[in-house]
Amino acid sequence: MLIRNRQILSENDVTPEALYVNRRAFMVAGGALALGAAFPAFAAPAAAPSLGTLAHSRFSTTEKETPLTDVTHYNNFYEFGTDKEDPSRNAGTLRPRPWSLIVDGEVATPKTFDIDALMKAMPLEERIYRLRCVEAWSMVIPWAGFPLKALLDQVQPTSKARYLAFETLHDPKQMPGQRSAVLTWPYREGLRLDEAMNPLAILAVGLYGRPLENQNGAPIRLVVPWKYGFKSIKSITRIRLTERQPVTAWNLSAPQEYGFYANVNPTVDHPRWSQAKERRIGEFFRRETLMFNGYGEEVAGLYKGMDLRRYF
Ligand SMILES: Nc1nc2c(c(=O)[nH]1)N[C@H]1C(S)=C(S)[C@@H](COP(=O)(O)O)O[C@H]1N2
Ligand SMILES: [Mo]
Repeated sequence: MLIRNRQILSENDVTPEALYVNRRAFMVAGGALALGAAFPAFAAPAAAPSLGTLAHSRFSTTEKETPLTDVTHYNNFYEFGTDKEDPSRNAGTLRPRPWSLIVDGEVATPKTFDIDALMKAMPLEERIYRLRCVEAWSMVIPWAGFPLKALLDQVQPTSKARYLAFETLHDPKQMPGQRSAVLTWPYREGLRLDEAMNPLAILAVGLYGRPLENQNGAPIRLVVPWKYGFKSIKSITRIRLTERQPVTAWNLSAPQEYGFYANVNPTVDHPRWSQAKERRIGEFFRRETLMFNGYGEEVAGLYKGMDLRRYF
């Protein structure tokens, strides 16, 4: 799939920022063939509101962005299959609108947000982040989203709240992979409250200047760039604030391989492979993996005094 995409969209076709306003023209010129074939419901994202003007962020990297076709065709989203090409092929059954996001638990004012109202209310920015999968590949993705903290401010966590428990939609009709037992459904993830309040933690509603495709976690997904990609849970329907550390899908299925924290750490290997290096999608040579995926300046303080080998 990747090789076929490369023939359509060369390395040089990385979209410069200036083209964001004219994304449609870019797609017609560059990726219409690939996108048209992959998304029978190609018109569906148009039902989502336009993202409008995105504020620039000082947290964005200037590294070369991974081409759009790779970002949308090389995915992990086990609700639609376990091969990298499965989500782009199969996620057409997901209906990202209408969509509600429940935020409840240890909060003063539990709320149910309609996705479109939420997108209008929140300050949308572009965040160009590195994404490091635990499988030792990485990308650079221009997300559109807002700080998770801005959502938490709307519900006011109580003094008992110490963690967030996230859940993906649970509906085997829309997510056929949930009929298989590859993970315990729904997909679940969690953060400590102080991690969630860190300015790097965002909820993304778009990438490359347009609403998220289903395979990337439409209509709303978490992005925590200093942690392995599996923490960045897709298609979220519920966020519960809790006193206790919540269970997480990958930790449930393989606790010795996937911890709760899952901070990117080149010195702590996965039991079955090294984490010292990674393959940036589109590059030939592997590169060194950076502590906290290069975001240590912003997040290292969260883990002061913790044994990161034990809390992996
Ligand atoms: N609900 C759900 N969220 C998920 C996953 C998944 O299988 N199901 N896979 C995770 C993994 S392993 C990675 S690397 C990232 C990939 O995000 P992307 O496909 O948008 O690049 O999504 C994460 N979020
Ligand atoms: Mo991953």
